[in-house]
Amino acid sequence: MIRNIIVPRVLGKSLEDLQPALELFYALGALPGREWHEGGAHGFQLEAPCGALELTTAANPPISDITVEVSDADAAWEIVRKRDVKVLCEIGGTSYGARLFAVEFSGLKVAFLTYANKSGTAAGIEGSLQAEGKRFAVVVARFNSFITERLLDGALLALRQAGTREGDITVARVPGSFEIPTASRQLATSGNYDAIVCIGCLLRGGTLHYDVIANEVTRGIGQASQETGVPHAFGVLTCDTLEQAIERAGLKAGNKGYEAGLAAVEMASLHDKVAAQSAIATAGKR
Ligand code: DLZ
Repeated sequence: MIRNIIVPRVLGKSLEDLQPALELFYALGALPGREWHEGGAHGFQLEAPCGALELTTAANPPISDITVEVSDADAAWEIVRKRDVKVLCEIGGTSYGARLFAVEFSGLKVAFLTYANKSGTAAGIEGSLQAEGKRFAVVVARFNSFITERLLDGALLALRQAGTREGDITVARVPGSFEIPTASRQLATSGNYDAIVCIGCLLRGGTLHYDVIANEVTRGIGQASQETGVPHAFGVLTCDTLEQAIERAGLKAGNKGYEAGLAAVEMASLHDKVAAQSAIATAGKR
């Protein structure tokens, strides 16, 4: 089913021809997406928090080739107008209550707009389940490996289904759940990963001072996540019996590793979106 809507636009023949447009979009918070180079041609996908294909009827053709919805069109106008662009339409209000401007650069006509918010509705933001270009580490405890290897399979399935490339996933094995936070924190601070998935299985019967260890592992993973700023997904089972653990380590449905993998993808995406919003807000204040 549909995963992404891509609008290709040829802006020239060499890499240099793309630079002004790439720089302008990055200045507005576009996220670098998939990139390809083939037979002298180059492609850079610019990702936005969301995209939509709009099909319309109208008497006249649209003013632009593409329309970019931004959180603050007036702030975007201040950034864009200082660049080498041809202004097609200055910032102003539209009949439908939006703020809009349109410019042309590198032969591309782009309209930027902010829709009027209905009064009382707060702007929402959430992560997507697309992981193309993102890198993940999965920390998995060897203790109770009969369970944790199945949780690992679930986590890897979720990451792959979300579009993560094989080479962008690192699996780090540790002796037991107690060691997970130490390893996850080190991986997070390496700067190499967008999110970490933590996999373990604590069984009340098998662990002396089960509650103490379970609390420590939970606290350690939470702290590593909060203090490094790199999202950690919690895929550590805390069960009374092996049967309970088996139920939670099923293939896909009912697999807590799979759920943790998806949580990591969503949080990595949300992290980028919030960072992009902050970049736009900062650029607008300059
Ligand atoms: C020692 C131990 C025990 C008894 N039970 C478990 C368990 O149920 N699940 C788990 O992940 N690890 C267990 N461990 C190992 C500890 O997590 C840890 O690896 C060791 O105490 C070494 O520090």
